[in-house]
Amino acid sequence: MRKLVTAAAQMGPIAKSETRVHTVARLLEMMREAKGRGCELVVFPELALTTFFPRWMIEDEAELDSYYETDMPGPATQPLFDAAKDLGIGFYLGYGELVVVDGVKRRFNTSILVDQGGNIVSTYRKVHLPGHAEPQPGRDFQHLEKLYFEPGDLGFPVVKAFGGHMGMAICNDRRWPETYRVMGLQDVEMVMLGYNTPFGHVGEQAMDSLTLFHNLLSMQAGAYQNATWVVGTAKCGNEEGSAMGGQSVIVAPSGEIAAQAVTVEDEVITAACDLDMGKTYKQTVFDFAAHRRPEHYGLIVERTGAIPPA
Ligand code: ING
Repeated sequence: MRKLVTAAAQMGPIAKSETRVHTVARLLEMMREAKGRGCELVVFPELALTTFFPRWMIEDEAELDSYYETDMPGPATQPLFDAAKDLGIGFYLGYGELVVVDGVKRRFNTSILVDQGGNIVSTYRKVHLPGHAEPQPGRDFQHLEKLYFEPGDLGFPVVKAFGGHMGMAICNDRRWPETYRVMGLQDVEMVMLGYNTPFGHVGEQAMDSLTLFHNLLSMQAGAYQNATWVVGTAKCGNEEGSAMGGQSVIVAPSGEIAAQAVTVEDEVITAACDLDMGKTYKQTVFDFAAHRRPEHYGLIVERTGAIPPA
C-alpha cells in the first residue's frame, strides 16, 4: 500500500485589492495546517494568487499583466517553495503565467507541481478554455479565458513523483473525458486540479442550479473511468460579487468521495490516498490493454465538433 496523505487547500474569495503577499500568507497557513495533519502534498486552486480576473473586460494591458506571474518562483511565491522544503511537503499551484517568447507575450492558465525539495517537477497549461474571446452583452460577469489565455501547449503530462504517477488538470478540463483518458493511458494514479467555478456561467437557471452536481459528477466519473485518485480544489465564495461553487473534494479510484469541503472559505480537507487502490480496477474492469478498441475511436481525434447523421 503506497499511502500518500494528501490535502486539498480550498480558498475562499480573493479580493481584487488583495496583495500577493496576503494571498500567499493564506496559502502558507493552509500548507502548515496540512503538514500538521501528516500531509506530504497539498493541492491549491486554479489562479490561486489573484481574484478570478477573467470575469471582467480589462482594457488596460498593464492592469491585465498585473494578474500574471512572469517568474516562478518570484518574490511573492518564493516563500511557498521555501516552506515546502522546510516542512517537507509538496504542492500543486495554479496561476496566470506570462512568458515572452521571441519578443511576443504568451499568456497561459498554468499549474505546477513542486516536490518536497521545493523543485518544480511538472508544469501544465490549461487545454480546455471555457467562456468567450470577447465580452458578451447582458452578462453580470464575463468569462474571458479565451481572451486572456492561449490553449495549453504541453499536453497532459504524467510524471513519477510522490511515490506515484502524478497528473495535472485545471478547472474546465475536468469536464472533458479526454483529459482523464490521456492521463489514464499514461497510468496516472492521482490527478490534481484546481478550479474557479462561478454560478450563472451559462445563464440558464436549470443548468446553473446543477453547477455543484456537475462538479462532483465530472470528477467522480473521471476518477472511476480511469481508476485514478482525483483531488479537486476550489477557490469559491462571493468573490467581487460573483458567487463561485466550493465542494472541494478528494475522489478515490472507485469514484467514492474520500473527503469533501463543507464551507466556501479557506478550508483544508485531507485523505490518506492509497495509490495502489486503482490497481484492481486497472486489472479488471478498466484493463485498457484487454478491453479498449482504438480502431473504433477515430472520431475522437479526427473530429472537433459534432456532425449529425445525414
Ligand atoms: N470555470 C468553470 C468550470 O469549468 C464553467 C466554467 C462554470 C463551466 C460552470 C460550466 C459550468 O468549472 C473555469 N475557470 O473553467
